[in-house]
Amino acid sequence: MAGKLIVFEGVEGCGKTTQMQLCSQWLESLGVSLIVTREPGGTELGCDLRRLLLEKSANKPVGEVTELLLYAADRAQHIEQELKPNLAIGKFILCDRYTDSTIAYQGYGRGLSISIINQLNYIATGGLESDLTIWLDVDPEEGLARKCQGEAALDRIEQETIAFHRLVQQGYSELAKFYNSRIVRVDGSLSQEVVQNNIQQILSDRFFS
Ligand code: Z5A
Repeated sequence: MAGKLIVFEGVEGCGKTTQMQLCSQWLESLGVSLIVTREPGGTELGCDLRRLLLEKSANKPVGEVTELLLYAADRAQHIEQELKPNLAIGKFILCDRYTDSTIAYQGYGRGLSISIINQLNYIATGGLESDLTIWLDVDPEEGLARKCQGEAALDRIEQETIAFHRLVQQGYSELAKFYNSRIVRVDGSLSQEVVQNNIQQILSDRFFS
């Protein structure tokens, strides 16, 4: 079977990490060969960029356009080094965030031009789209509350205002309406088990029926 790029998207704390882990165990039990990766930070260079992008330091402000270009640089490296080679050998790829994150966060959240973001996404990806994007739809307040219960300190983007996170959520909602075949909405507010069952059903219908 040809490789497939399956992306998980959503606001902070929507459950991507949890669901990707469960999903990779399920796919492995079916004998599917896969890798799990993420943006930013799916390569060695990307890990350095992730640290620059997400650490909260007043001494090192990151401008909005700089932020956009760093996400694009991370993506370009990720595509060349990880995504293309693994798709070419038929692997399934579970990827935590991809091009829709840039539209939702830098486009809707920061208010940067969607048209320029689309062009940058195209330059970074060479036109490689996901075969399926699972949007875990969780209210931003609920997602942030989940994160605040955890041990880790909130990073630079998590510390943005709730208004910012609502704009990001609006971005995902509009993207899901526009790309209604590529992006499938899953109610992420349900229990972890129910969310996983729903994701497995979607993947089964799409790739294994
Ligand atoms: N970003 C951007 O701005 N532009 C871009 O182009 C890209 C990214 C690519 C890094 O993302 C940041 O980069 C992100 C957007 C920006 N903003 N921030 N910050 P990230 O994906 O690495 O960071 P994140 O969004 O904060 O994800 P996360 O911390 O890994 O959360 P998650 O994966 O969505 O959730 P989780 O870790 O699976 O779960 C969070 C908690 O909720 C945890 O305690 C779970 O046990 C709990 N949980 C999970 N599922 C449930 C359910 N169903 N019910 C109740 N509780 C649950």
